[in-house]
Amino acid sequence: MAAKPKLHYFNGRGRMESIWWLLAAAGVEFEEELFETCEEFGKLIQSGTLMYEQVPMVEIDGMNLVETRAIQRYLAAKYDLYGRNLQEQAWIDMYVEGLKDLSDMIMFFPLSLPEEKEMNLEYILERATTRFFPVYEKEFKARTSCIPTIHKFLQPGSQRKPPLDEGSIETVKNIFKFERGMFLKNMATIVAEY
Ligand SMILES: N[C@@H](CCC(=O)N[C@@H](CS)C(=O)NCC(=O)O)C(=O)O
Repeated sequence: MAAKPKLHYFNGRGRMESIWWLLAAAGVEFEEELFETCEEFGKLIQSGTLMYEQVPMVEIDGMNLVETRAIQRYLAAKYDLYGRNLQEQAWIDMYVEGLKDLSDMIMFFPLSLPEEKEMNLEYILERATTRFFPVYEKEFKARTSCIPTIHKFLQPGSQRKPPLDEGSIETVKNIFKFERGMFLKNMATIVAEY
């Protein structure tokens, strides 16, 4: 029997969220190695398995797979979730890239500067409700939660991670050594619009 994929990440949704969803949709069992501290993340880096010293990383088929999109494409192709032809793949890519735009905003929102939180929230809500939700509601709303593997993933007690709360935000900031204002300089999403 093939070894289960092993997921390396911190104990939160972040960039691994889409990968959990993909595995859930495929009905694939997996193991997790979730680090809680900067030291544990440092050890993972020291092991030399992270190509860019970044997570998510998925151990699968003898590879240490990094880069969220590369992981998504590999898993989708491996588990037959990446369409039957180039046109279907293009549609899947369009949905995935749009969802990434939306989920990046949501992922970085808890790290907004306090004085920009309200403004960022309004911005996310406006974009979500006018641009993204209409597409997903039209295409997926009813269908998705009926898929048995997805339904199972949405039940309490699944491997789905909860959203970040005040405590886990601090943990994430410590692991990745975030500094105040850092995202204004580095991120190309909401927080950089000034
Ligand atoms: N392009 C990469 C970005 C990965 C990334 O930025 N990961 C963060 C955690 S979510 C990280 O490992 N940061 C540590 C660092 O960059 O030093 C991907 O999509 O996987």
